[in-house]
Amino acid sequence: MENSLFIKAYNLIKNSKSILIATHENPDGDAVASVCLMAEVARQAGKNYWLYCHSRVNYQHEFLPHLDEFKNNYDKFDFDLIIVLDCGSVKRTKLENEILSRRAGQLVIEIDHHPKTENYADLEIRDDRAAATTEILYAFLKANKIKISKNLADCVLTGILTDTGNFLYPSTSPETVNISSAMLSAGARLPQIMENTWRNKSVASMKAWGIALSRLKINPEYNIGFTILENQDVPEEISEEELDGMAGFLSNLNGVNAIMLLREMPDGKIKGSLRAVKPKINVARLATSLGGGGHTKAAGFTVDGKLKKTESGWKIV
Ligand SMILES: [Mn+2]
Repeated sequence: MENSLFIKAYNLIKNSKSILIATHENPDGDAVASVCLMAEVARQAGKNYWLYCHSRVNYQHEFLPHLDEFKNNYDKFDFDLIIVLDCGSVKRTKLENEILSRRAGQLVIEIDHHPKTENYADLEIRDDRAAATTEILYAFLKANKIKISKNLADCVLTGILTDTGNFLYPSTSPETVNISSAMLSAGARLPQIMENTWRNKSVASMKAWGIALSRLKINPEYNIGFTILENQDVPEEISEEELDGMAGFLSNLNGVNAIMLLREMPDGKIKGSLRAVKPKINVARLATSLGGGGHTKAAGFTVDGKLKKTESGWKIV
């Protein structure tokens, strides 16, 4: 990555008056940590900023800096700088109308590690080989000589650990591990991160994992491991964060090409998560053909419908 892009981004931040920092709905650890990191950068630069996520963020407040500042609304869309982090598509912010019809003088910086799908940012920083958006943000901090405090180190390491399934996924590069090591040296609190991202399960959510595991089947035609969760299998008290990593865990299944997890959501949609198991499988293609997107090894989509059990198996109706 060119240092000049990172320096340009930081100059835009320093020259702005009010910044919107946004990420995708149903945010994962990388999305949340990326926003928290950028909030810390904006705070240190003495800027007004607003953190936006369409969904509720349920992580414990002390876990990462600025977690208690997330909003799912805004007073007036008059920010002069909009930073979109880890989104894959602008639609996933749920602010696409506001962002795409912004007035002159409202600039957008996009920082992401998903493959490119669209062109809407004034400054796009993309590295689809990075294991996490926070891995790119680490390069941003370095390029701008911003001191990596414990708080910033926590953010970088959280994004990396959650997006690599704790270094399990093939996106883990030597650089990923080197950065993680540097973050530990800079004071990142590994036990705290694990408590909040992986060891965060309640009995109720463990039971939901159990239901998904008990329904696991292999589709012999495509050699895909497949399971589903109905809406009623996930009681309301379970947070999204407790279900993070389920598709990744299922991809421990030996010998299949890929994994598909279908989950009925309370809003009448079905969320599909795909994980490649064999090295040559690209699940992003299937996700894209269903209106979603993602990485070659981990992708997802959302379709309207409900899951129904029939004689011949589960169907989307
Ligand atoms: Mn990510």
